[in-house]
Amino acid sequence: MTSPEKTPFYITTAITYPNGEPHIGHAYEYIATDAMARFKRLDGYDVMFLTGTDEHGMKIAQAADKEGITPKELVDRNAEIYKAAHAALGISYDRFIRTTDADHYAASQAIWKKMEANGDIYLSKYEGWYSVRDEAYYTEDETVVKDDGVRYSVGTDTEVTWTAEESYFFRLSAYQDKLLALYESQPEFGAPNYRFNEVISFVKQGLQDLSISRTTFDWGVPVPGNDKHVMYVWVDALTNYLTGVGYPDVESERFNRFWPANVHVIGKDISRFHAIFWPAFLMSAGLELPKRVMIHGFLTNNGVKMSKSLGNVVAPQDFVEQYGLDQVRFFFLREVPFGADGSYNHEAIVGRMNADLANNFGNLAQRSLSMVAKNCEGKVPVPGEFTAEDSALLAQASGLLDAARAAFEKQEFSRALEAIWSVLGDTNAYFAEQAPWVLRKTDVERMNTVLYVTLEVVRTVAILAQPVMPTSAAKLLEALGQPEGEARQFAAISAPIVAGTELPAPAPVFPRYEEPAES
Ligand code: ME8
Repeated sequence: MTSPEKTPFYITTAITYPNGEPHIGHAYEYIATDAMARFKRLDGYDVMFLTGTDEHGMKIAQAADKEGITPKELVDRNAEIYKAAHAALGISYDRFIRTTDADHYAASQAIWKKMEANGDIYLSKYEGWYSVRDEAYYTEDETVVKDDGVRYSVGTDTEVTWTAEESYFFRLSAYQDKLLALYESQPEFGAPNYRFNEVISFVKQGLQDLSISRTTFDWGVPVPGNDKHVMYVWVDALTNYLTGVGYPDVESERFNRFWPANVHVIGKDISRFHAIFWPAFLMSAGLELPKRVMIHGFLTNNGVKMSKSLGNVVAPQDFVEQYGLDQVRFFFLREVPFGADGSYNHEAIVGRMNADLANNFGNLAQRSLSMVAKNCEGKVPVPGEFTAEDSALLAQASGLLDAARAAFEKQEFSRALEAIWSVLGDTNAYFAEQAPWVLRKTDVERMNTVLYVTLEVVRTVAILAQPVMPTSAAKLLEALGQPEGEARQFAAISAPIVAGTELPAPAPVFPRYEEPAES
């Protein structure tokens, strides 16, 4: 729901080709984007989060053909599979867009007409190499013939085929200088730097006009005024970000509120489409540009590329079943600096689950809450005067909000989690050193203070952990007597936990991973 007094924040994932099943690489992008969207909601923003499926193009048409069904039947079936994966991963999107949605046809045709009216579209003939797998065109020197006699794209190692047909072109070459000026004036337009720099060097080498329509198949958005052509799938795919906020109704409240997008989250293989084609299309259509394209790396299974033929493709749901949803979400965001490539394996996941979650966070919460249940009549104790150590720890905890904000602003999720877990580490050391179980017999007031300080850190961390681990954090906040709503918003971090708050009987939130018994 839009609320005028809140600052809008519009975030998107790439829309996935529903030709196969979702894998952990897709899940990674959904989880990261979801954490960002949740973070902003908890920080008081009015968030619009768009995700969905990219349903046109030759790849989909060929996949359907192989199965002996129509493309529409294929995408109708598979869009549901993707939606189920989103549900299993706890993705809190506001709209799941399908590029076969009626409003998306209208948006794609509208942006086409704008680009055409601006003189940027012309009819000619395309001759060159096309990779169906990548839905991308390559120049001769971007391809190589391998030992098997087949020609491949060098960058992505996918087969290319010679294509020669009448085609509409977009005058991309006219945008080289404007794009370079954009990168210059908005150095944060693409991130991280090392990935954005690759895009910039590519543009500096010179841009060719882009073929933007196809005549050899009809599974796409028809080109306005020429039914022989369907749009090149990337023209319609990128336009989904506009459809999602009501384009072409540029007067609508939604469009005015949410466009331009704050962040497009995408993988490294599609950075050129988002940081070159997309801003050029938008400039041509006279629309504002997104503020940031955040390019994440690729996940590999123990260093090995996920592929069906290797049999190492993991369905996100299987992962969630094995380790738990919040554990999976935490693992990926903590383990891999967002932007970098990352590898996962069973031991690494179990390591994080047991050390960071069960020990560092879960035990601390459970031990302090159990002591409160037994020794403080199940109520948040009244603290005595704070010592320098207490105050230092409380200050560290309350400083976490700014640290997390700074990190999330740049999608540096692992940095935010590292900072939070470092305070948890210090709190564990504090708890061990203060030994409230000893104080119970010697100095009850001091025990109360130590428990109070510990609960306050746990509360702060639980509030900040919500974007990454919504279910577990909610359970902890429940255990800390913090009801849903305002008490769980980031703004509540500055109001310390209230002594006397009644707490329900505590139950462990982060189980240790136990290897299943050998059968
Ligand atoms: O590219 N690790 O769709 P897609 C991390 N339809 N991310 C990965 C990955 C991996 N192993 N494999 C894929 C498309 N991704 C287009 C997008 S947007 C207007 C159109 C990421 O299904 C990939 O980089 O091939 C992309 O961001 C997303 O998953 C969907 O990939």
